[in-house]
Amino acid sequence: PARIIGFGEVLTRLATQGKVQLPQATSLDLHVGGAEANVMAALATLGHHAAMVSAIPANGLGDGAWRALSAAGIDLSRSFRAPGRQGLYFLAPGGSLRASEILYDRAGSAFASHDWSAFDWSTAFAGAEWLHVSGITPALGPDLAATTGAAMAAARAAGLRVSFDGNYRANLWESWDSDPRTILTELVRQADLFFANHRDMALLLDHPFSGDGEARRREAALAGFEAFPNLQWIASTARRVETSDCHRLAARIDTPETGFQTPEIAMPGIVDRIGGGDAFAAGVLHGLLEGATAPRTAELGLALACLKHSVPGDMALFPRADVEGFSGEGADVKR
Ligand code: KDG
Repeated sequence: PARIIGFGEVLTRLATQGKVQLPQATSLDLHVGGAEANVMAALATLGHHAAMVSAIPANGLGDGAWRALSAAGIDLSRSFRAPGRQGLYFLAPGGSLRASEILYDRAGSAFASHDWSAFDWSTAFAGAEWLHVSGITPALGPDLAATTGAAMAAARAAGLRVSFDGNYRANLWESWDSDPRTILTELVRQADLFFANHRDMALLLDHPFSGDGEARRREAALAGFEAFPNLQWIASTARRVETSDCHRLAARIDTPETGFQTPEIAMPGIVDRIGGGDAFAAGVLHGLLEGATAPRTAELGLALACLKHSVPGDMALFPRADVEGFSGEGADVKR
């Protein structure tokens, strides 16, 4: 059986080349993404039996997405082809003077229009250890918010641990009459592991967290453990932007007893930061699946997040040796 299962939408990304803005674009690069699929792809590449529950259209774009996920080693036996379109997103990468732009074009997708009420979660989850979901799926509408809650409840009932990545996407929440705070609070109640920074905590707890220091982060985490008694781990990253292509990243894991934050690693020459959070989640889940200590788990999350910044596309497909031996030093040529 799969050890970890992701539930979420698989998206096709169309990105402009050479920093061109969307209105001037004449060609687009295609990649396959989707936050939960990115996490499963990274875990499968690290050698874990990782599966996806998703609905993918039966057309050429769906075929390409299906093929990319299988090529990454994801078990798709719980996914299926469904009527509807492939969800897309367009990306115009920015720089120091202009923010990156993301435009979603995913309404009416096979995933979003599927009736999940009849899905047999308990069969899909049998024998697994973890379910991973994110705040993107509930942001797609009231039915998917309810479906996410149902999947999490079924996972708990089947004895799985539940991992929830906040992944706050304002554009999705603002596209309908939503109440993200209420919805996310309900969902996080059912999570064991929460990927969230102090700003996510501020949204959920209405707490005036300010500043980025370690003491502040610990304070936010403690408030989180108090509000959400099922939580055993809160994982977050701290990013400092030096220049548009050099950021410094640290990773942090809090448990109710203690917090651990890694030293920062500099990431010069960033190629693509989309999917960095998913890579971090995958590295942390890798640590937990391997029974690593909390400090080592934070290091593994940081390693995969940093490595993701060195490759184009949404996914961090790195073998175990690259992640476990990552030092942040610019590597020599491998030959
Ligand atoms: O974290 C990366 C994701 O944002 C990307 O793969 C696309 O799933 C996606 C989304 O909904 O933004």
